[in-house]
Amino acid sequence: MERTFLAVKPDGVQRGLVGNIIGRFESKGFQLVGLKLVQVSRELAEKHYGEHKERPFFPGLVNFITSAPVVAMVWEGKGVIASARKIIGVTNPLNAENGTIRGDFGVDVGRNIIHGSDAPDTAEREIALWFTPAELCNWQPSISTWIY
Ligand code: 3AN
Repeated sequence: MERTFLAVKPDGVQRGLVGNIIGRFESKGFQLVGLKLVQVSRELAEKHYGEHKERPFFPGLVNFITSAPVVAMVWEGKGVIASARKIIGVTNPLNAENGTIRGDFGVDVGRNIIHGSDAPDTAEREIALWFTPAELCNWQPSISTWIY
C-alpha cells in the first residue's frame, strides 16, 4: 500500500489546526502509520528542502520551519500521495481552491500550513529522512473492509 509524508508546519500547529487537518485525512479513508511532534533542526530542514537550496526564499523557509514544532506524519492508502496533494491544495494559498487545507486556512505562500510529498520517490526519501522504521506502525484497522 502506498505511503506519503505529511507535516503540519509551525503556522498550522501554532494556529491550532492539527486536529482539523488530521481529521481530513482520517475521514477520507487514509490510515495514520506514523506521528510525532518535532522541533526541526537546521540540518533536517536543509536536507528536507535541499531541492530549493538556490532559491531566494530558502533561508526564510529554513528559519520558518525550525522556528516552532512541526507535526510529522506518515499516511497510508490507495493513491494517498496524489490524493493528499489535492486535499492540501496548490502551493500559494491564495490560488488554492476552497475546501482544500491551504485554500481554507492560508493567504501567504510562506505560511502555507502543511507539507505533502509530491511523488513516490520524494515520499520514500522524506519518510526515511523523518522517521526510523521502528517509528512506523503496520496495523490493520477493522474498518478498512468498508473503505476498500
Ligand atoms: P509544495 O509545498 O506545494 O510542494 P514547493 O515544493 O514548490 O511547494 O515549495 C516548498 C515550500 O517552499 C512551500 N511549501 C512554501 O512553504 C515555500 N515556498 C515556495 N515558493 C515560495 C515563495 N515564492 N516564497 C516563499 N516561500 C515559498
